[in-house]
Amino acid sequence: MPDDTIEQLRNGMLALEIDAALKATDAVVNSQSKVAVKEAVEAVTQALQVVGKKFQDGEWFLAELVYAGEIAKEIMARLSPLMQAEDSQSQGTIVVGTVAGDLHDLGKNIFINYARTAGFKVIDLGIDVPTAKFVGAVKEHQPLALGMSCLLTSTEKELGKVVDELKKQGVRETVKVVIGGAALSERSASNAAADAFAPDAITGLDMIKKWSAAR
Ligand code: B12
Repeated sequence: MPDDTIEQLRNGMLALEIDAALKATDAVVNSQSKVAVKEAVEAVTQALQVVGKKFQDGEWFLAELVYAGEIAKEIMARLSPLMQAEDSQSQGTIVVGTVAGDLHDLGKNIFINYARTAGFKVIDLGIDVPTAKFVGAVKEHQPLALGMSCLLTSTEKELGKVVDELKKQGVRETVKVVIGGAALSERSASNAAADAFAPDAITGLDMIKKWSAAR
């Protein structure tokens, strides 16, 4: 793989040149290098942060935001098969979803890929997940952890609703709740009475590994 492949992937995304971005992605895939895959995922994440800033500053519009999201999705679809678990023994179950009203799933999916790679069984509820579906899945699968993703300030209140409903249905103490996503902070976790806020996927996974070990 040429030295500047990751740079080309990042530049391809930021220039919204899907062919260039995917050509670089394919070079990463062909290298079969786990380190290169990790660097590629980080490059996608960083590029999306720049995209968000451009959108926020009015430099880019919704069409560009949507297209950048599509390119990222295509890149991640090609990288995901290289992030499969080496250890087939399950480390425990995690239920994951993006809260009601929120359609962002790239970060959630990155977290899921890392969690599956680490040997966890992940039940992916998808996006725009209503409270009842989160709570139903916790009751059905009795997971070690529930992970909720939230990228919009306007949907942050959904996190607390889910935790409240877990309490009402008597299952709050059976599961650790971790939240993640660009709109959130430590404060969001305490507001929602969640167990933890994860600033990124790896940190979230590390927390869950510790909970798993302490069981
Ligand atoms: C791509 C994108 C989109 C795409 C989403 C495509 C997709 N399939 O996900 C599309 C175009 C659909 C979109 C739509 C909108 N978006 Co948008 N979007 C983004 C953008 C640029 C990148 C998000 C992203 O994927 N980042 C990369 C991933 C890897 O990062 P991440 O999600 O934070 O995830 C990491 C961690 O947070 C963590 N993590 C995330 N979830 C979880 C869960 C668990 C359990 C754990 C442990 C960890 C974890 O792990 C990940 C990897 O480390 C952000 C900008 C930004 N700075 O985030 C805006 C942004 C989130 N969007 C924004 C807005 C306003 C919108 C729209 C309302 C725009 C509009 N006017 O229509 C709509 C809302 C649609 C809806 N109802 O959800 C705002 C939100 C502002 C706010 N605070 O509320 C942002 C911040 C842009 C901005 N600066 O204005 N968007």
